[in-house]
Amino acid sequence: MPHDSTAHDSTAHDSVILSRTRAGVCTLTLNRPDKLNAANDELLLSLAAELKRAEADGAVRVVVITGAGRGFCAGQDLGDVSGRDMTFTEHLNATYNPLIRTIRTLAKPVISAVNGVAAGAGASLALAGDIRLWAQSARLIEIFSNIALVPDSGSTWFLPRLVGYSRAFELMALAERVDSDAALKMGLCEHVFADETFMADVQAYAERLAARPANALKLTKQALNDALTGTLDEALDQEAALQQLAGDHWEHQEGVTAFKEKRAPNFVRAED
Ligand code: LHQ
Repeated sequence: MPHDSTAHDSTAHDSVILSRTRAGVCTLTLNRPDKLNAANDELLLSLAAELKRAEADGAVRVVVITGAGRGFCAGQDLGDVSGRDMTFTEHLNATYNPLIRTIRTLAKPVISAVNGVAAGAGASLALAGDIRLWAQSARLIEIFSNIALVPDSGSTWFLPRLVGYSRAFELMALAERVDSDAALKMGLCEHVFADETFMADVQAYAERLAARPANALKLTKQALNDALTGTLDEALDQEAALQQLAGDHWEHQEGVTAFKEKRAPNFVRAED
């Protein structure tokens, strides 16, 4: 496991994104708690920039996105939209959409650690992670139709793939609130942890991921994302190409050697 790193800790507590890296896990915290971390442009652009920085940082093997205070993210800051000279389309293309693309193409696992309410584009952000971990009191609301908008920032892509078309439509049309028990049953999250121990449980889970073979996980993420949009033929071709990259990497040798030597593999090395 890489050494604990405090080099990238945010020191300014008024920063919209707080960053802390510990034991290979970079935690990015949306930090507008008074507004349930509702997103303005600064928050969206800073989060995308921090994700890119974490991707380039050799000390980071897993990224966690979470929220400060009692909310995860309440979607677009509705106090910040009036008087804009951008269209909705321009706004999405300049801020939300690059962020969602960054998460899904990042060469490292991204965990959405949903500590509280996730609404509107905040729900999309909660869904965009490779793994979704929820606190018991978290809830997700596809709240867009309450203000007569369509779901954006990837919700129309993520949600039906997880819960099916009709359930997705119902959640969107009625802006129904999904609590953590229902989310677990529906497959909107992988695990629910107690509120009291949530961030410690997230860190422990993320450290498990951080110990896994980073190159293989990067290629797995790429293969899965491609497979979600492609045909079986394309997936088979893509798997064969990516398997070559995985098989040629030292991680593969280490895995096979460890198996033969009947020991646990060590996938964390300086050359990563
Ligand atoms: C907020 C917000 C918020 C500002 C809570 N803004 N202050 C849209 C437009 C353009 C382009 C791109 O895409 C989008 C996509 C979208 O995201 S549309 C959806 C926008 N979000 C919403 O409509 C959610 C609005 N918020 C709510 O309905 C509630 O706050 C929820 C259900 C999230 C939580 O309810 P509560 O737990 O009862 O909290 P609260 O309502 O009391 O909120 C706490 C504070 O946070 C409060 O401020 P205050 O000064 O009164 O304490 C809210 O005004 C503020 N806040 N969401 N989006």
